[in-house]
Amino acid sequence: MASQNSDDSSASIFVKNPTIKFTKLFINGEFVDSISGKTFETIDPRTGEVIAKIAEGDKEDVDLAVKAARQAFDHGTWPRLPGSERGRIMMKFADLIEENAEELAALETIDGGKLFSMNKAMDIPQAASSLRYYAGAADKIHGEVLKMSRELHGYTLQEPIGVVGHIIPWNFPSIMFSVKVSPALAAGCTMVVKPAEQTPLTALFYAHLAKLAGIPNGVLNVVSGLGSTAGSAISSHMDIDVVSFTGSTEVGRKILQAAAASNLKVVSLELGGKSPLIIFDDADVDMAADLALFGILYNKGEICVASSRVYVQEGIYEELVKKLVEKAKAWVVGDPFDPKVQQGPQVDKKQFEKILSYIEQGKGEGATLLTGGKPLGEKGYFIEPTIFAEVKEEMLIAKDEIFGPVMALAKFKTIEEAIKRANNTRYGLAAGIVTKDLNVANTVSRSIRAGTIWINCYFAFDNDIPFGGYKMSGFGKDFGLEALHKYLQVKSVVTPL
Ligand code: TAP
Repeated sequence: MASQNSDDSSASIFVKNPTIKFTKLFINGEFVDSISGKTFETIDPRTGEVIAKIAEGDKEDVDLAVKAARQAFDHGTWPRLPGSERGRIMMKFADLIEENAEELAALETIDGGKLFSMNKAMDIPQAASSLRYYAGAADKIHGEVLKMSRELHGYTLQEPIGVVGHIIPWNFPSIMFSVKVSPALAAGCTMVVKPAEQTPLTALFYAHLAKLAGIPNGVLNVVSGLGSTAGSAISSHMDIDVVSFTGSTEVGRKILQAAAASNLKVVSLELGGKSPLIIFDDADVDMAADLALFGILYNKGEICVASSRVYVQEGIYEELVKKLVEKAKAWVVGDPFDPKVQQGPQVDKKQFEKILSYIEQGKGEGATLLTGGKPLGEKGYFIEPTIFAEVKEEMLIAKDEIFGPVMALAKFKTIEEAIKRANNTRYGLAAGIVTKDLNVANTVSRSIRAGTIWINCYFAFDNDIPFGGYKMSGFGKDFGLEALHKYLQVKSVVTPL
C-alpha cells in the first residue's frame, strides 16, 4: 500500500492549489454575502486544514433565493423560451464546464478528497454530458392527444412544475449538481440548489458558469449552508413546488415530513444503500475479485451503490478470498492528485470516525478481519481498504450503510439462499451479479428488489439509464428521461366536439 505523500502528480502546482474564486451565495444572478454575514469553513480532507470560508445561507437567504426563482418562473423568459433555445444555452453551459474542467476537477479533489484523475476523466465530463443529454430533450417535451369515449376532444400539456429545491450530497458534488439541475432546466423550471456543507466549491463555480452561458438571473440560485438550517428551509418552504434530494435515509425522512407539514410539495428521494454483489461458482475469479474490490473501494466507498455486501458461492470462495486480499493489499491509498493512487481520504473527520467505529463494531461482533481496518498516515482522513469475512446477516456491518472502504463478505450454497440474503435489507438501490449463466442472471435480476441490477459489471451508469431506489432507498428517478418527468406536470385540456 502506498504511503499517503507521493511527490508524483499529474496536476500542476497551480491546479493543486487553485485560487478559490467563489465563496458567496449566488442569488438572482449575483454573488452575495449571507444576510447574517455568517460563514462556515470548508476543509481539505488530505490535511484537515481550512480551504476557505463560505457564506452560510439560512432561512432568510433561502427566502430571497426562492423569491428570485419564483419571479423568474412566473414572469421571466426561461419557462417561456422555445425548448430549442433553452437547449442551446444549456449546451453553452456544458462547453464552459469542459473549458474549466481542470480547475473544477482540482476543486473537487481539495474539497472532497476525490481522485483528480477520475474527476477530470469522469465526473466533470459527466456534468457536461448530462447537460447536453437534457438539452437535447428540451425541445421534445410534449403532451398527447387523447382517445375519448364521448363527444369530447382531449389532450395533455406537459408544463414545468415550478420552483425546484435541490439538496445534494458531498460524494459526487459535480455529478449530483448536474444530474439534478439539467433536467429541471430543460423542463423550464427555476431552482435553488443547496450543496453539501463539506463540498460547496464546485456548485458555486457552476453558478458562475451558468450566468456566463446566458441562463437568466433567478433561474439557478445556489445557497450554500447547513442542512439543519438552509436545507430544512428548502424542504419546508411554502413556495417551492418540488424537492429533489440525494443523501441519507434519515434526512430523507425529515424532508418528507417537512414537505407534508408545509405545502405538500412533490418529493423525490435518492437515499442510502447496502447493495449486494453475488458471485457464482462459474465466474472468472480474477475478474470477479476486481469487480468486488472496485465495487466497494471506488470513490473510497463513499457511494450509495457501493457493493458493500459480497456473497460468494462456496465452490470458488477460498480462491476468491485469496485474490481479494492480495488485490486489497496492493490497492494504493494516498494523495488524490497522484495518478497512481486509487483511493484518497474520506470526506471529513466525522465520516472518517464513523467508518472506523463500524470497523471496531465488526471486530467486536465477531466478523473475521482479513485485511485493513486501520487509519493510514499522520494527517488527513485516510483508511485502509478493509475486508471482513464470515459476516452474519444480523451484524451491524451487514445491515448499515457504512459509506467507506469496508466490505462484508459471506459464503452461500444455492441461488435461493443468495436471493434471500441479497434481499435481506431495508435498502434497494442496486445489486450486482457475476455469472456466465444467462438463466441464473435472469432469475436473480428479476428476484432482487433494487432499482438497478448490474450483470458482470458494476457502476455502469449512463445518461439514458434511469437510476433510483426501491424500499428505503427512496423513490423518484435521476438520469434518463424519467428524471425529466419529475420536473413536469401533466395538464389535461378537454373541450366538447
Ligand atoms: P445527509 O445529512 O443526508 O446530507 C445530504 C444533504 O442533505 C446535505 O446537503 C445536507 O446538508 C442536507 N441536510 C442535512 N440535514 C438536513 C435537513 N434536516 N433538512 C434538509 N437537508 C438536510 O448526509 P451526510 O450527513 O452528509 O452523510 C451521512 C450519511 O448519509 C453517510 O454516511 C451516508 O451513509 C449517507 N449518504 C448517502 C448519500 C447517497 S448518495 N445516498 C450521499 C451522502 C451521504 P449538510 O451539508 O449540512 O450536511
